[in-house]
Amino acid sequence: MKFIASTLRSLGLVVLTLLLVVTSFLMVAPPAAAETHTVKMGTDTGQLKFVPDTLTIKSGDTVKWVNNKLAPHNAVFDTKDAGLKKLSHKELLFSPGQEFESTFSDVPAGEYSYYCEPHRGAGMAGKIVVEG
Ligand SMILES: [Cu+2]
Repeated sequence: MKFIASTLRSLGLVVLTLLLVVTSFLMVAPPAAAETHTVKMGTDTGQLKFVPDTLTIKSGDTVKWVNNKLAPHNAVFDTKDAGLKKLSHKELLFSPGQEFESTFSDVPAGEYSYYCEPHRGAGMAGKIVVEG
């Protein structure tokens, strides 16, 4: 009887430990995973625009620019802030499907406008709205 009682007790301990481990994992899990958003460079119909030209994201999200039509393109942010300059990609993309990414972590909430250098005169510009 003593053996059974101690077995049950240790079994109870194992179950409790498992429960603790599982619930602590649930509590550590982030509330919402960061997302990656895609912006096309050049419309499918061959216009000099970013699609979408205004994109709303959450802080920590990533934006991926993908070369679509009428290359070359790039994306340069309109900022003097050195911390935000890292978001820009000055290198030109020539081949369709080429891409680059910027992650908007440590970026304060706000609106960030950017443009494509070769097509700035044609109005190829976009805006990323970062929500806090
Ligand atoms: Cu362009």
